[in-house]
Amino acid sequence: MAIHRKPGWALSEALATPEDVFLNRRAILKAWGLGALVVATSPLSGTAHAEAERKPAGNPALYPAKRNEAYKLDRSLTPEEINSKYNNFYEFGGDKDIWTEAQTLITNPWDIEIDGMVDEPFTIAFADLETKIPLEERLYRHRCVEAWSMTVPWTGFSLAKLVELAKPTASAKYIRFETFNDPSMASGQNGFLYTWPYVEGVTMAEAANDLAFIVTGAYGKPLLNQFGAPIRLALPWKYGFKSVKSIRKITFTDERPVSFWEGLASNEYGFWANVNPEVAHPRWSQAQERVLHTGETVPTLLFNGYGEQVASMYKELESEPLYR
Ligand SMILES: Nc1nc2c(c(=O)[nH]1)N[C@H]1C(S)=C(S)[C@@H](COP(=O)(O)O)O[C@H]1N2
Ligand SMILES: [Mo]
Repeated sequence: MAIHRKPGWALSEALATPEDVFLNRRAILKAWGLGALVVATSPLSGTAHAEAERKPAGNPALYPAKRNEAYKLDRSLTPEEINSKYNNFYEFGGDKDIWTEAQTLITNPWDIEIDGMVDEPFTIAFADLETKIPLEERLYRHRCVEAWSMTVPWTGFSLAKLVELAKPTASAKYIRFETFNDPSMASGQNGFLYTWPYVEGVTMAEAANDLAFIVTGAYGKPLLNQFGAPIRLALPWKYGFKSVKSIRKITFTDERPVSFWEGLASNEYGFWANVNPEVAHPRWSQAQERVLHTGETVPTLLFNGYGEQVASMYKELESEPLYR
């Protein structure tokens, strides 16, 4: 999603950064024996933040959580080694290899603010939230709008449980999620290209759907920084950009949130962003996807294969641009 801001919001060339460029870059570093150097000179080894602050927020004792067998996959899992080094997390840059940069994210302590149309706004420490609602593991597909996909064992709890805790009023129609905004710990937030913080939103009906999942862990451990520690969303029937990372604030509202990518290019990234192979992105086809860990090209499925669980939510909305 390499959007380069231009005057008048014109968008440049290809959105998807060609993966081979990144693979080549890593291969070259490796060949020169510089792989370790890159890590050693990353901000992780700097002195900006005390060691204690870098302790992950997640409590390892809570993982791995019991797998919920209702959520199965028709393909193999993406190995953690691949997934954890191929990420979209623009707060740390627009490349896929931001996992080193993401180590400057401080997730401990981490407070989550819940406000807007709720009985009473409150702030909850992530550490408390993590123990308040029982965790489970689910195997989910993930389809990025850039036409690559993966399969992930996420740990967390259904978004519906969080809604229950928040006690929204009857007037709430949407939930707006906001990521942190702190250029001192996220190199990518220093620039002027993007409008931080990253924002995403869902309807109350979507939030109530069983599939909508709050993620606190992956691969049987607390979330790694690059996955959006300590807490993110997973909405597997929608394009990946809807699955907002490192959530700081959850607001119940009657106004439809304008999300980060929608604000940058509403003709390319809409509010609904439901996966559909037949609705092309303005700059490329969505008919197929490249499976991250096998390199195979496979057909993309309507609602990313989750139509049975989610299609009914969109029956009355035929005039809306549901698939972009
Ligand atoms: N805060 C934030 N959340 C984000 C993004 C981002 O840049 N910032 N990228 C999105 C996109 S485009 C995708 S595909 C997924 C990637 O998740 P992963 O890196 O864990 O695979 O995160 C989504 N959530
Ligand atoms: Mo994505």
